[in-house]
Amino acid sequence: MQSSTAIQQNTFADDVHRGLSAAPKFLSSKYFYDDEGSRLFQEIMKLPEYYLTKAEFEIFSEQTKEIYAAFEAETGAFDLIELGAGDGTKTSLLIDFFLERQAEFTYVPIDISAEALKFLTEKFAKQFPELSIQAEQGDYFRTLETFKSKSARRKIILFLGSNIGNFGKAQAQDFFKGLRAVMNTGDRLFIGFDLQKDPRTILRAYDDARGVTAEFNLNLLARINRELGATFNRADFSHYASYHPIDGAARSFLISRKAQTVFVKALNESFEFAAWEPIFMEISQKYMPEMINELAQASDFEVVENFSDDKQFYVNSLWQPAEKTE
Ligand code: AVI
Repeated sequence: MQSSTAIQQNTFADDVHRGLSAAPKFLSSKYFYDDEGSRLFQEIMKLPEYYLTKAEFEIFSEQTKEIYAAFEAETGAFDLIELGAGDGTKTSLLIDFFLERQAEFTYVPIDISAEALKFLTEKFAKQFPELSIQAEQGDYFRTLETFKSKSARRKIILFLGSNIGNFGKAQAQDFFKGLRAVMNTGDRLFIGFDLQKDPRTILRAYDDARGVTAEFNLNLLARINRELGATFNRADFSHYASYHPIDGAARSFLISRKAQTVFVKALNESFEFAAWEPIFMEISQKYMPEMINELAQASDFEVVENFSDDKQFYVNSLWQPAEKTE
């Protein structure tokens, strides 16, 4: 979720330049989340086809006690750190239970977007008046690094919603290695992974009947028009979703429906599109259970416990830093 400061806008322009100059063309899905994009994502999460949110919600609501036990929440004070604030629906299930058990903890949502943090903090302050909240705005790693000097308590870090799926394999490994570097032995990491399943179920989740996911993708063109003065005509592009069962990746594209030229004022540059040329927009990686173990190992973690929904569609995996072998 991006705010629109001058610095971030430069990065946005640079990334658009890089993506539209590449072959094949691409745009980064991290730019999906302007106000309209965030609203559309909220709608996606309510769609009947988008099973991910429901599966993770089921895990959090039906296995709260087991998650609490696995977090060893009764062994002393801790910080419950959430990367990417979201709307807090799933986290509130844990918080409610933790407060009931009188666990001693501070909830620390970290997000790049000040608005997202404000929304969540106000919501939780109303919902849980007794909750200690310390919102931190900024980039995950830098914020975690500086947060170290503010609190010496044990950290339980949440990275939910299958957000890791939007990273490629190497990027996911680097991300976890970066987290490992700011974690101590007793700390824990709790991650949401979407599992490989019937390819048709996965494909439907990214190609919903009402076309909300198509709007979500096309909205990035509208954002480029608005923020960078581009001349994209949304009707000249169509959303195409795919799922590849061998590499377990759902990928979405915007396809140019005709040969066309798009001018981007902020870059003072025109980009040529051939008829039916794709722009790669997003990867949503789906995992096999052994891929989760491999990823943990490759980034210096051990899997402590996995929590799955009834249909085995989704896993919340609890990791701890691996013991050092001399
Ligand atoms: C945020 N992220 C985990 C979503 C996903 O499933 O990859 C974004 C999304 N893209 C299309 N629908 C939802």
